[in-house]
Formats: sequence, structure tokens, C-alpha cells
Amino acid sequence: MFSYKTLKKGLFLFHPETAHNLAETALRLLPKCRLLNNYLVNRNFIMDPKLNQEIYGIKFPNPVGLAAGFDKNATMIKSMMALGFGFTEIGTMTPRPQDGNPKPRMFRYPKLNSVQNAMGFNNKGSSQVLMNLKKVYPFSIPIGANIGKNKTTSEEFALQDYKILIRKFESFSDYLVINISSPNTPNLRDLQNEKFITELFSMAKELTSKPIFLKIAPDMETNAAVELCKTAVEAGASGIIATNTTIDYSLVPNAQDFGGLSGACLKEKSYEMFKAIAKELYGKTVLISVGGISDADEAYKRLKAGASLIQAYTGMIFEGPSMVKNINEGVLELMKKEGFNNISEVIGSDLK
Ligand code: FMN
Repeated sequence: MFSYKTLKKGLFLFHPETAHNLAETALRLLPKCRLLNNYLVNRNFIMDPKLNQEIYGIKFPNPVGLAAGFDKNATMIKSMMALGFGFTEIGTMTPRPQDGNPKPRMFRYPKLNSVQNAMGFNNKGSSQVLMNLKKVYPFSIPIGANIGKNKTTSEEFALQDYKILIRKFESFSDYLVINISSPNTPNLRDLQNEKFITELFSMAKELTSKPIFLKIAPDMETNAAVELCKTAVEAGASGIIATNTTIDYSLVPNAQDFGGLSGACLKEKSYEMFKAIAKELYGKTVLISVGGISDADEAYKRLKAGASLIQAYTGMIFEGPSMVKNINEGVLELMKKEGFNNISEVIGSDLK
């Protein structure tokens, strides 16, 4: 019906953040155009029992989710099935509204299918996001709530910010994610230490029985990252999401010297970090892989390496609204070729 190649040419004439805002407007309005929405759901949302999973009692129709940062304010949830996603993650939200960093703060590297962003948790704040969420929750696909502290909250009071956010969102989401891995809030990544993680998850487990994940950065020394993940799981984390964007600017020639890189340039780094974590934690907790995934081969590789679920953001900018459908169809084909009858048999098969 329409080609994303053509649409992309138009969208890429705009600054990346403007293009994002245009996409948001379209996706906010899409559910009002019932016919088009239904057409896209039928086209892109793959319904195949072989892709179904139940994790912590939550039903995931397929393993491909929207990564955090695209739907920061929970305004596009209703359109996620039209894009084919099996689950979505809103946020990162902070307790109070926040403008984020000065613009420009998002950059494209089209030749490398990569993006750099220094958004800085721009969001409408927890109260507004909660209002948006309440209009749709519970939804046909699982919704994760990704939470972070305000920029102006000192490290000393960081725990308090997470407490407020867990209390607010735990009844209106299927799972929660603690984000202390964004490179765009000064000193946030310093919270990736064992003392804070232990305090945080001990507190979180008191506040909610919903699954609560830790999202980590790809830039820590591998052993330290694995140890941190183990600490989080021992303290009560339900799983690990690996990884956020990278500050390894050598991955892109002439990259900006601020913000985080995502997309194809992050693929190897994210995979290596995921593999190291899975080696230690596969079978002991739930692992979600994200970073540079945009096709079925890479998705399948992450599943086999131990990911129960995968997420993507940047790939969609370059591949368009058929990306998730293509991934799911491709994964089904690979499963058939290798004789797997259900996605759960694929997960971690490299480690068995
Ligand atoms: N991750 C978060 O946990 N919270 C965020 O608010 C967030 N904002 C992002 C904004 C942009 C523009 C991009 C490109 C990524 C953002 N991310 C955020 C990171 C993504 O969720 C994901 O971990 C990362 O981009 C790697 O996946 P990808 O290569 O598929 O994009």
C-alpha cells in the first residue's frame, strides 16, 4: 500500500527529533482511524501460538518489544499492535516533568543505521504519564514502565525518586524497569554500584509484587557488569535488560562527543555484554536483549543466547513499520528450519 522507503526520504528531510514528533502525532491519531489501524494490525501483528510465551504470569504474544525512549509519555500504546510489537515499554518517566537537555540532542548516521541521542529524560512527569496510562491499562499486549530519577535529584535522594515511581506505576503496568544506565543524566550511571542496587531492589520488593527489571549500560567492564547483575538478582530483581546506548564514540566516525549511540553500531557490543550476562544468569532469571536488533537473524541469535524477549528502537527508524513483522516471520522460518515447535525451546538453546 505504501512504501517506507518513500516515507523515509520525506521523514529524513526533517531533523531527527522533529521526525520523531511527526511519527508520534501519527501514532497518537492512528487508533482514531479504525480501518487503517485494523488493516495495519492484520498486516503487522503476527498471531502464531509458536511465538506465545508466559513470563511471570504475563502473556507475551510475540517476543519483540518496543524499547524505552520512543513512547516516553505513554501516548502511543494503542498503536503498538499496528507496528507488530508483542509488548511495549513506556518512559523513562521521572517523578516531576523535565525538559531534558538543550537541542539539538538527537543525530542520525544513515550510512551506519545508527543514532545518537542526548535527550536527558525529557518527559511530562509521572502524574501526566500515569493519567495517559490509566486510559489504556490493562492493554492487549503487556506494558512495561521504565522509571528514572529527576536530573535535579541528588544521589542521596535517588532512592526516594524510585520509591515514588514504583508506588505510582506498579498498579498500572505489567512490569517495571529501573533505569540507571542512561548516559544523559549526569552521574546517573554512578548508581550502577552494588550498594545502591541492593538497597534499591530490597526496597522495590517491599513495594510491589510486579516483576521489576534492571536495565544496564554496555560500557561497564564486563566482569563488573555481570557481578552487578548478579547482585541485582540476589537483591530481588526479576531480570536484566541489556543494554542501553553506548558512550563508545569510536564506533561512529565523527560522532558527537556527548549522548549515547544506538542501532547497528551498538549491535556487537550489546551482544557481547548480553552473552557474558547470560553465561552467568541464564536459567536463574529472565533476560531481555536490546541493542542494534533490526532483523530476524540478530533477533534469533539473541534468543538462542538466552534472551526470553528482545526489544528494538533505532532499527525501526531505518526499517520502518514492517520491521517487527519481518523479525517475527523470519524467526518462525528459522524455527521451522531448525525443528523448534515453540519459541521457549529456542531461548538459551546455545547454552544447553
Ligand atoms: N532507554 C531507556 O531506558 N530510557 C529512555 O528514556 C531512552 N530514551 C532513548 C531515546 C532515544 C532517542 C534512543 C535512540 C534510545 C533511547 N533509549 C532509552 C535506549 C533504548 O531503549 C535502547 O536501549 C537502545 O537504543 C538500544 O537499542 P536500539 O539499538 O534498538 O535502539
